[in-house]
Amino acid sequence: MDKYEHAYGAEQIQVLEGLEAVRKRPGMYIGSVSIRGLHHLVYEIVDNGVDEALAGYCKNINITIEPGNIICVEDDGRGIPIGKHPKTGISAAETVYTILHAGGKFGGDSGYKVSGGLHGVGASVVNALSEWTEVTIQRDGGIYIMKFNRGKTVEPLTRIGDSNKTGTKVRFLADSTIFETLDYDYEVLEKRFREIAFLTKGLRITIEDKRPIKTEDGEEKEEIRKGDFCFEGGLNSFVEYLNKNKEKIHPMPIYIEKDGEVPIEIAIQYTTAYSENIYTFVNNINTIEGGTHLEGFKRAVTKAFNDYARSHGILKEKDANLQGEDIREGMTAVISVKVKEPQFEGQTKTKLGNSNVTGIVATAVNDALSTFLEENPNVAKAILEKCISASRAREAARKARELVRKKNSMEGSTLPRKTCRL
Ligand code: 0RA
Repeated sequence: MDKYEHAYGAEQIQVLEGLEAVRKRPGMYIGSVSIRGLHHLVYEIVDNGVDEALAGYCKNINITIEPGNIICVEDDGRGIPIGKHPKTGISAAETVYTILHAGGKFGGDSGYKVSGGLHGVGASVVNALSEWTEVTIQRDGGIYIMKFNRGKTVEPLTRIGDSNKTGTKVRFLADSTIFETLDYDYEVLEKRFREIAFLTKGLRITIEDKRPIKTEDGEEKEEIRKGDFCFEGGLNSFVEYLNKNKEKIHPMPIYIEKDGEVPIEIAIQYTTAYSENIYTFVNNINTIEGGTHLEGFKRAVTKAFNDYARSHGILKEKDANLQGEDIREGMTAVISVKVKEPQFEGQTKTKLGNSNVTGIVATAVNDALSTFLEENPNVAKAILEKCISASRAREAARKARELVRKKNSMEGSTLPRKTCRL
């Protein structure tokens, strides 16, 4: 049988109630109905392809912004499973798109969802908040299609032809009665997809904007906006990209990768800059407020450089330890960890709270960095010279400040006496 039964049983009623809740309170699921929330819809769909890539089955994700602000996301993964879902009695694919939180765990994978947007809400939320959604799946020798209007199934999964390929294509038009604007910002999407490509070594992501370009004189301009991102170097490529206009202290980034309970990937490269530039990610989400992974990293970097400097006579017995801020001056680093049940805290819920992550990251970084420094004494020396110079500059600034304070206190109050005395 090609089509599944579509009687409105108890299950279906529950489905509609679930998606109705999303339409009533969209902010609860995607943060807001501004352009940020709109972009979130695209990230949700792309994340499903990224998860398929992380599972090792997807190599390409192509995103198109079609005229009329229709989004099309195509991946070459295994294709969403099409078999009958035991609980809902409808196809697994339709279940994913119509039941809240139905994504992720089925199909027998041990795989937990490691990617996932800030809210990680899944395809059903995108479906609920779209005027229409159309999903095409290629797998098991066939090509299947299903269609929805504002979350409601208007065409259940139907086989429309043969195919020897696999993959999933999702097209949707966000609901203009829900969002303040449907006008996607190409630059914002491009930046995020470049970032995802850096974070997912080997995955190729393309984006193309096929909307006509508006100019001030109202004429349509021919300007092709597209991006094509694939980085075999992963975070090394990310750090090289961030440092592209800076003077490097050592030619190749220091690279740390460790699998285990909390998989860790880190790249570090020093430049002659005076600032520190550290980006952290948890499950591909930018943790702008930092958290336990960043704390573990900082602790280990401070320890590894101080230990090396002591054991190689760069710091003498009488010398004080280098401070963390001295060691991070001129550092560009990207830290990416995968955490099974991340706890996000802070004002913008972008601070990792899981306390076990600190020690895991600290141990991994301390081990790898200590080994790296022993094996690359020239790099170690170049970085430590910069750290020591930062430490001297900090000490000199402190002394200068102290001197000014002392001078001020000897001269008495800085406030003019006459006008102050009552
Ligand atoms: C779970 C299991 C399987 C595939 C997927 C999820 C999947 C979901 C999406 C969403 C967008 N693209 C996707 N690609 C794959 C496969 C299970 C199997 O083949 O045994």
